[in-house]
Amino acid sequence: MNILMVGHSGAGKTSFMAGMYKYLGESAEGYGISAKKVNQKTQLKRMADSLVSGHYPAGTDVQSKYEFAFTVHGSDLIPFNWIDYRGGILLSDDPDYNDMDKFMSAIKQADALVVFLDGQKLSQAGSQWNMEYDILISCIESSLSVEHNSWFPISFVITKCDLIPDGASFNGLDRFSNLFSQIDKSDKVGAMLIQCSITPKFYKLPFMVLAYSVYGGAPIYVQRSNAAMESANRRAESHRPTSIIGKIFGIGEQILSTAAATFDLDWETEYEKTWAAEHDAEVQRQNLEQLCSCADDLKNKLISWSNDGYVQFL
Ligand SMILES: Nc1nc2c(ncn2[C@@H]2O[C@H](COP(=O)(O)OP(=O)(O)OP(=O)(O)O)[C@@H](O)[C@H]2O)c(=O)[nH]1
Ligand SMILES: [Mg+2]
Repeated sequence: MNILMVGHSGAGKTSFMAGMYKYLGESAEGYGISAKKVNQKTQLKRMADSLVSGHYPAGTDVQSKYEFAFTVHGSDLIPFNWIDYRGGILLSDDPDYNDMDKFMSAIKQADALVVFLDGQKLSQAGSQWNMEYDILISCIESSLSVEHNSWFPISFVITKCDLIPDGASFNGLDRFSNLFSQIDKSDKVGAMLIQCSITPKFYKLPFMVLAYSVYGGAPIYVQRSNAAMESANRRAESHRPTSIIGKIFGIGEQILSTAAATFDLDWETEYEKTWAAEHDAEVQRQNLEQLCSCADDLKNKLISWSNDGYVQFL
């Protein structure tokens, strides 16, 4: 599953990821994330530890991709890529078609989108950030037309809310009202808004965004897994001896292979290929069953977070 983060430099994307790793890297509430690459694991751990002592991560170069697995009770459930996108389109004051094409191709490969809005900028009155907002809005508007085979979840994350005085309003959000109403009318896209603070003592909020992305992206993943399960079943059928002659040959081959094993020969018989494929299909089936029950659980969590006012569905 690909989860794409977009937002201007300094909006808080990397700090958010560090907070997510701090909260879920050690497995919380039965859920967790594990980093799949050793160097990324070391880097994430360092960023997460620095966060606790009040140090935020350094700025990121143009684009980076982190490979994770979403885990349930310590076992991997879904692999996902967490992609930090701040390509040309978000860096330039005057993006061209080429920048837009690159962004659209990143969107086409995404199963969920997370949009970062700097809370400090949003809370300022005036129009100095309108240009920045308009670039982001035009990217997201264009992404609404992309076919994703399934409903597409977008999380809008307002960052740095710990720095915003109580009662301040996010004036800049007015600029997004047209986009929000397009999302509201669309049955292909859904969106959630969350006010986020990553502080040395509190970093749970990114979990809510990940939960929404995994819950929303799960149907696409299920389609892909179903295809893998069917292919394993077809593989099992293609190797399974069915005629009497085939069965006799299969049993004979099995006996010879057992004898060959004595001499350490690596010989996979038709029966062994069938069993291996059946095993693959069974693993896929169990994984899907667990994913469906996990998606239900995440949905219930999201409803309760919404009732408690942490998140708002658009
Ligand atoms: N107080 C507070 N500061 C934050 C928070 N999130 C980010 N910051 C500050 O904002 C700075 C920039 O955040 P980054 O996470 O590096 O932003 P980014 O979007 O990854 O930026 P690029 O890598 O340049 O694209 C950090 O160094 C922090 O000082 C937050 O939740 N609270
Ligand atoms: Mg960064």
